[in-house]
Amino acid sequence: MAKKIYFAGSIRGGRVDAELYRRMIEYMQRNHVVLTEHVGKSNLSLVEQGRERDARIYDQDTAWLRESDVLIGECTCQSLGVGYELAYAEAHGIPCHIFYDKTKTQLSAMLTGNPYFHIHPYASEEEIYPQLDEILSC
Ligand code: 6K6
Repeated sequence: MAKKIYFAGSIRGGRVDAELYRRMIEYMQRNHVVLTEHVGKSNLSLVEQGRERDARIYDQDTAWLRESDVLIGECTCQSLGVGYELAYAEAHGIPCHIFYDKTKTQLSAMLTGNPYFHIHPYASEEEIYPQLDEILSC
């Protein structure tokens, strides 16, 4: 059955992995609904546009988080917003799967040390897709 996926990836934390996010999102969209497709777009605005606009982003993203079946996070490029989303998802009982390239970064102990989170270190991108299949087939 098609799942509603909240894909979390760095925006203001840095866009070095934006193309990877796009490929992961496109892969999941073949059989599922990704609520946060914009995270993989190359043309999105990184500029702060005031608290009112950011409040609308926060309200929309937290509403999507509450309705999602699963959070998939790509955390190689570390991001305060993604860290917040993970804690928010945990507080709402949403399963969280965290991917990161172990050849490029070490994840915060606040994530790896929390047994609630499913942690998926990888060394090459090809390892991600079979793991996504397994997660999303449950
Ligand atoms: C408009 C179109 C695309 O992006 C925008 C404006 N910014 C955001 N829109 C939606 N969600 C956002 C935006 N900025 C951050 N987020 C959420 O926080 C995403 O769901 C990401 O997973 C996460 C990234 O946080 P930062 O701290 O790296 O920005």
